[in-house]
Amino acid sequence: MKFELMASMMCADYRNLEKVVRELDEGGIDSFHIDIMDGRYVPNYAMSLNDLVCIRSLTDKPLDVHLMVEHPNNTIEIFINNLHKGDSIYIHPEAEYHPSTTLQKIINAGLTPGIAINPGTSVETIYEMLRIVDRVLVMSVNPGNAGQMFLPYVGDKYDRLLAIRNDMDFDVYWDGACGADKIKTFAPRGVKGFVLGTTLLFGQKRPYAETIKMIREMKI
Ligand code: S6P
Ligand code: MG
Repeated sequence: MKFELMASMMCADYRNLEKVVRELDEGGIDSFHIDIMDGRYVPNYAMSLNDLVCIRSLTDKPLDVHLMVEHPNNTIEIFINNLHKGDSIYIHPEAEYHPSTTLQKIINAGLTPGIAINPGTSVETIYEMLRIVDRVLVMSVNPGNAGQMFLPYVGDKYDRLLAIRNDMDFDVYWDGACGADKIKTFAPRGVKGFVLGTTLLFGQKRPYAETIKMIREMKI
């Protein structure tokens, strides 16, 4: 079964960032998930532009940029200008007055447009945007931190989005508290990719390559 594995780089050991990127790259990760925060939209600062630029220079694999910032329209060009074709940018629709304007800028730049939706955001409120995005990053924890507990009520939202994804032409991605059990359950239902953080990939005392291989060889 084909699904993508994305490494949540806010969980990396920054004392050895270059080594971590190379090990993940060689270990077979599909893309690098970059959590950008502004301390306003979420009460945290994780990664910022310099981290993105650094990681972009260390790998040829795609970057998956998750903007947890207020009014991303004000700064979207900065991110666009530092990314390559094949990279994705997700915005949170409720962080912007006119999210479709911001999404259009991402599309016009030739990058992959996405929205990230919080556990408390319903499918109904983002429905029209499903027509213009390629990716929907469904958060199964509240945005802002790694290492949180999975919120079970979000499971139903994955299923609702999966049921309409072919008509509206987008893919569904998982972000938050992703364990092997979630991949086993939701990959067969059609979730296209999974962001791996502290639950499965980082701080596990085994090489990334081993974890990635274990996931790919799981019986699904
Ligand atoms: C949370 C962020 C996520 C986390 C990821 C960490 O605000 O968007 O991408 O980094 O959820 O994974 P885990 O397994 O520690 O929850
Ligand atoms: Mg994220």
